[in-house]
Amino acid sequence: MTDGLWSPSLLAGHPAGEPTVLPNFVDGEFDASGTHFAKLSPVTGDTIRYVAEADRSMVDAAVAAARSAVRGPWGRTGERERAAVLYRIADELERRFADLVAAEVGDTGKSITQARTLDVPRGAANFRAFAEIVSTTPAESFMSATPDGGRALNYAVRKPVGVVAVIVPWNLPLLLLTWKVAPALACGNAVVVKPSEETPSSATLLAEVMAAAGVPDGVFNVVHGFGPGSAGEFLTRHPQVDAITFTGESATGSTIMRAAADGVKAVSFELGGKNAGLVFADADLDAAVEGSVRSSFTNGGQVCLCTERLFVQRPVFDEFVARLAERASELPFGWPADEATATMPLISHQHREKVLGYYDLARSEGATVLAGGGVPGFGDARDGGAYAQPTVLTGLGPHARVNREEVFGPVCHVTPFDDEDEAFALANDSEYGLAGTVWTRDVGRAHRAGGRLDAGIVWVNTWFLRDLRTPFGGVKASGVGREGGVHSLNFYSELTNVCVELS
Ligand code: NAD
Ligand code: 6OD
Repeated sequence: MTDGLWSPSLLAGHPAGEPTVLPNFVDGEFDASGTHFAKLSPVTGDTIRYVAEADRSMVDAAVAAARSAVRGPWGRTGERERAAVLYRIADELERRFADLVAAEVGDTGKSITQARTLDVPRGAANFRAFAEIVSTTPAESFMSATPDGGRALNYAVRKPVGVVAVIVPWNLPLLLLTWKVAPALACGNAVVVKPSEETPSSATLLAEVMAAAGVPDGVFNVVHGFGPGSAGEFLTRHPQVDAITFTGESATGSTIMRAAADGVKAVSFELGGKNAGLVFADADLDAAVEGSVRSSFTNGGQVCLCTERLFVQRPVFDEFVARLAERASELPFGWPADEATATMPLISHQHREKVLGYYDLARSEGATVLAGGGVPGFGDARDGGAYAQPTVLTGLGPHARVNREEVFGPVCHVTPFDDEDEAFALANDSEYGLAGTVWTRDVGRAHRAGGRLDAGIVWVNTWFLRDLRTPFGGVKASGVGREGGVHSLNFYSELTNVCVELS
């Protein structure tokens, strides 16, 4: 086990003593052998951990363990039995709540308040939701006529797909990991998980949770490492992996799709976004401003659903941008452990360079910077971290790179529009199509938005409100397929139709 790794000192962005090594988890055993890479705190830049990188043979061992688990009793368990296991995992996650918060805050620098109210509770909620969904979703059945006038009963049986590779990013590590692992286990699969190299902790802790909840050895495995030439690529090219569920950048999705094509593996992709928020003049402006602060700056703007492009109807444009810029400037930059903190650093210095590059590019393309645009100064250890200011821009056209490319940082650009047709056209002028948000009091327009926005998810007068039974995914470069509710069951299981002649 990995006792002692979840020190509260992680909340302050440094280890209590010498940084410890996070192990891989294969066939029910923790294994810290092999080479180790450093994990830095985004808050201070200190090394907080070393992580054991899984080499090809460890990935092979993890896949073999998963294959053997799914061929064994686990692959033949019934829905109710698996649901009971998922409920035990949720209970155990709740018992380890403080450790999970420390792991998540330590790796990402996110505020303790967000980790306590979103990331960690949602980890447990994912297991409860899919326990419920798998045990209550009825089998599909049809009664059909036979050629001689008799009848036949058709019904579909759900079977596990087999070994599922789960590859996830760093922005909402536990939330996004459990959103995949819960339905995969609910359907009787075994998983090999590859967390982001930036956020290895909560996946390792989840391994402890699985062991304590009595999940059989081999059903849940964790391999740490990077993408190309490392655990990520070894997994996606592995002949014994049956399906790949991936969340991350669109360009990475494209690479993984090529690897999956060689093995004809099923893929489910949740990819990047360049999401639009539309504020109509009839909207409740207070709600639209506060909602846009959330949708642009939550998690340091590092949520695939964040709105980086805001469009505001001309009569309220000046008031809206002035209020948004004021709110962005006053977001409190506290330490993660301070409950009032509403900002966070970017995940790494490398990512901050990318984001600051877009701030510079926006200026050089002629943007007006109404808030932020640089790096905050602290006068303490956080100056070694990867912080960037929440930034509000105006003045660029639809072809500016800052309006086309995903920045994945605390930034939004605001553009005026005149009428509904123009608003929907501006929103749809993007290679991406993940989420759209509409602020309006016009009920007809609210409903039209769902049909007219090129996006997998449309929110009206709210943002990031998620019922786990609903379809989730993107169109265009934002994804392939849908997960959520029965859509997850359809990806994580194979359906066999059985036809019985009755007479
Ligand atoms: P990323 O694509 O760089 O990495 C994601 C994961 O893939 C990591 O675990 C990484 O190690 C692994 N990986 C990288 N290259 C690989 C390869 N060639 N083969 C196999 N694995 C590989 O993404 P990121 O920077 O970690 O996350 C940010 C991105 O994720 C943003 O684009 C964001 O929009 C997207 N995202 C999308 C959703 C969604 O639901 N649509 C959710 C969260 C994040
Ligand atoms: O809420 C979810 O289920 C989900 N997949 C959120 C994705 C957030 C992206 O960063």
